[in-house]
Amino acid sequence: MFRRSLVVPTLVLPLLLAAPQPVGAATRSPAFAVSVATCNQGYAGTDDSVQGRITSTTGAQSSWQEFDKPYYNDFEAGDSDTYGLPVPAGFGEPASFQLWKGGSDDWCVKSVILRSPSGKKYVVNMQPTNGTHWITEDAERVERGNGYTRYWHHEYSPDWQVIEGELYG
Ligand SMILES: [Ca+2]
Ligand SMILES: [Ca+2]
Repeated sequence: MFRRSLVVPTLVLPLLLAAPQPVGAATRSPAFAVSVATCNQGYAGTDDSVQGRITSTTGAQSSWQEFDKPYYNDFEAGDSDTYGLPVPAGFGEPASFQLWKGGSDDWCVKSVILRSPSGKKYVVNMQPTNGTHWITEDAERVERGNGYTRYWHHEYSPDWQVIEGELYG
């Protein structure tokens, strides 16, 4: 008790004095919020490592970012999970977005929505749109069955185009 009351003010005071910071002076890099929806069907979810990368219209690129919330089962069927994706300062408008997944637990990606650091909404245009997209360790292939089409991607999704606003409506 005594120690806490003695120590906390010394730690907190400089932080309080430092805030508010002028715009652009923040030391944290700007970040997109990436909302990834997993298909709602059997075996759609994964427990593998998933990463994402975003590229701007000027060719600027984020690092590959691991999407993982601690103490949470990420990417289960029917879930939509949101992760931070830091980008370099002056990143600009997003042009494309790509996913990577390691391991052998196949994953069906339903949709990806991006929000810029300033709150602008973008949607990842997951072409082709006439089927489901699976990221697997298997070879690239298209599987057509009774009323369905599955696009199997080998570890990487296509570097899908990013569109401002909504895909439909
Ligand atoms: Ca799976
Ligand atoms: Ca999982």
